[in-house]
Amino acid sequence: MASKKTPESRQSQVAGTDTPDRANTNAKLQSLEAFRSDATGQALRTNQGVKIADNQNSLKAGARGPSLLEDFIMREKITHFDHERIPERIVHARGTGAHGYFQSYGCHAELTKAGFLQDPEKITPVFVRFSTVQGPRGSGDTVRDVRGFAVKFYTDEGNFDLVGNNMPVFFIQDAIKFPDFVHAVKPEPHNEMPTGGSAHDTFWDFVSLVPETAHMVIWAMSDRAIPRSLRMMEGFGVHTFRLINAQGVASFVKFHWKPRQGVHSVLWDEAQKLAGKDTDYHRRDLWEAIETGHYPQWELGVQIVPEADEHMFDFDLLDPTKLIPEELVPVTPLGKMVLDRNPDNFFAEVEQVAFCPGHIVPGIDFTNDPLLQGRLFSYTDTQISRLGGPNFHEIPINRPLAPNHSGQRDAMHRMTLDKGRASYEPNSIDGGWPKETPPAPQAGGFESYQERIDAHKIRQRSDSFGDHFSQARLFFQSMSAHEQQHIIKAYSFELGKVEREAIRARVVNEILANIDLTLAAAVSANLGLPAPKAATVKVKGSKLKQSKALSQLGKQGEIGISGRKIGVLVADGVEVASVDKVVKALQAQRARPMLLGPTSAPVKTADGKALPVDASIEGMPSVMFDGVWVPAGKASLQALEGSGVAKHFLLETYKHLKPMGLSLDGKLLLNKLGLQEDAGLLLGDEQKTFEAFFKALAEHRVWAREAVAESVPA
Ligand code: HDD
Repeated sequence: MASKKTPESRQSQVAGTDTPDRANTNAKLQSLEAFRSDATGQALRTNQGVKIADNQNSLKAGARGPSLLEDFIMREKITHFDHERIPERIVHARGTGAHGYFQSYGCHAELTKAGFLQDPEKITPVFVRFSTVQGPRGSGDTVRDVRGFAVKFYTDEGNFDLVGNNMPVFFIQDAIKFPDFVHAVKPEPHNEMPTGGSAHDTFWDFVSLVPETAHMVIWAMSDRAIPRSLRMMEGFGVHTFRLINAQGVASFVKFHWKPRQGVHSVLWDEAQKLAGKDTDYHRRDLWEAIETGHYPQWELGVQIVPEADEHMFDFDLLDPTKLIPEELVPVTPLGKMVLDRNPDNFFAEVEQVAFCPGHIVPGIDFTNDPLLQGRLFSYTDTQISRLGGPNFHEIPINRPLAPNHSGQRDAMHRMTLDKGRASYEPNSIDGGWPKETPPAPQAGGFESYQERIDAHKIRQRSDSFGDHFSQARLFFQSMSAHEQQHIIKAYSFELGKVEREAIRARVVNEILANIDLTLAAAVSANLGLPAPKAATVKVKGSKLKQSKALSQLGKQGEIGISGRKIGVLVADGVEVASVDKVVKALQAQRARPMLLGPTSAPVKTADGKALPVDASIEGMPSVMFDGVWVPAGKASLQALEGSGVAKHFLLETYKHLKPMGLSLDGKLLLNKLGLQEDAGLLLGDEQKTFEAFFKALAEHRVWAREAVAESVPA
């Protein structure tokens, strides 16, 4: 059974972790210590430190008289309250975050001089924020959207922010188009709908007119846009960056995060239901995984392209709408990241963390990708209004662990008490400090890569950015059959919400027909439009015809079913031995079984004892679980059979293709529900059945069931 953790017990949680090699603490957390405030045993005071005697009544002229302006206690409290909100992020407003650490697998000196990639003993603290893009702060976690995957490395040489997404490409090629794209994807301006998604006219109008979006849009219509968990997403730095070694030799790289938890998604029906039944589904999942010691882990890797090979691909490395297929350049693992601590205060840490792709350290550098170049300006600029001025780097979560004597002074909310008289360089008054550091490897001053540029100033898109469909086609053709069906359904669903027929037709004829005619035909049939006969542009196609790495099929991760949540349905008359057996078997795999009863009250076992449950079946619907088990007990099974909520739970689990197991007694219940056994619907509670159940859980969904499950109502 899932242990119920109290907020107080979480500080001491270390048992049964996935990462026994490290205590749950790091240098960044220690640096935050000075800012943590614990009110335990403390008097209630004003912000000026005055003890408060009465926090219930404002100061009045008589018990029934008017409140007085001189009530500084009430004025201070209300003034502060009136300003408690800061502007939400213009994009990626909805998110959640966690602390952890990064550890290099070895010394990568041949590739980069970056200090955090030299020594396998070195622990670099990180803070990660995951997010959706379109919706506001309070929007649902499971909407169809791209997920942000932003990592701040607090390295000894300064902060390095890898501000990526869970998809390896982007919608547009040039940052000057970002405001247009965001205006189009955000809710419609007249009625501010829909919240959190792209199924509306302005989005499809824009993307149908801007074909460079085709590749990213097909990713957004794929299962990648509805992840099962933030822990089960790949992450990508998107742009091509440079890594530079101590000898000044640079390589082009693409950054990748590979989750050890596997790469999995929910079904669209689940995603929609979850958005209502548990708006916080993803943040809760991450929070609980960390609280219960199922620390999520990712491997950081890079695809490396030597400078000399810049032009060897059939696309441009500087074009952010293109990926390098892993079959052409495999991902070289560099190290691992573990998230092992939840924040203490959401606002101070998750809301105030400020990422910027321009935060890099010696050994890392940019390329001329025009999207990246614009981002280098945008992020610092946005923090100035979001976080109230240029001192946002002083907010505890943003402070580097490395010293930061910049000579910069003053401005809103300055916290540092800079000593000395000289806030300029060079100076002779303060002994010349702080001084420049030469870029030599030992000294460590930042030096930009000396790229030679000899060009005209022009507003022009490179011809090498001109192919918008070859990789979108590669993506579609690399999907498994069920993934292709999901993509067809996603386009059909989204375009079905588009009011203007001309926009729907433009997407089908000008975009989908150029990606793949079968895709275009299937979507147009669902929309009642004529199927396009031919592509409207000449698509050269990728040399590579399929890239298995693009499909999620088979990406099971290395940790099996550790951390997966299984609902165990019980009612009065359940056999306790049968419950114990499955719970122990699941716990031995580090899965998280939860007992669900008709109500939250304990159920009575077959031998008359009280068995506490974790929640009611109604309170924790099937969409919150990865699978279900029904233990033995004739009376219990009969009670479940008579319960609409329980039957709905089981049918929905089946419909969502999740593994299900029932003790042999459950055969009758199965028949009554009209469900047939399959590779993931199992009967019996011997070891062999458990193993088949675990295997199905590790595979996540029983795809072979999908056609049969279509007819199941739920
Ligand atoms: Fe961005 C936030 C990722 C293009 C401008 N972006 C933001 C976040 C992520 C990304 C993960 C949230 C960070 C957090 O959790 O606080 N953005 C991307 C990726 C892009 C991209 C992977 C393309 C490869 N972004 C992009 C462009 C621009 C911006 C081209 C502007 C020219 N992004 C912003 C922003 C945000 C932001 C407006 C909003 C809040 C913030 O920066 O701090 O500046």
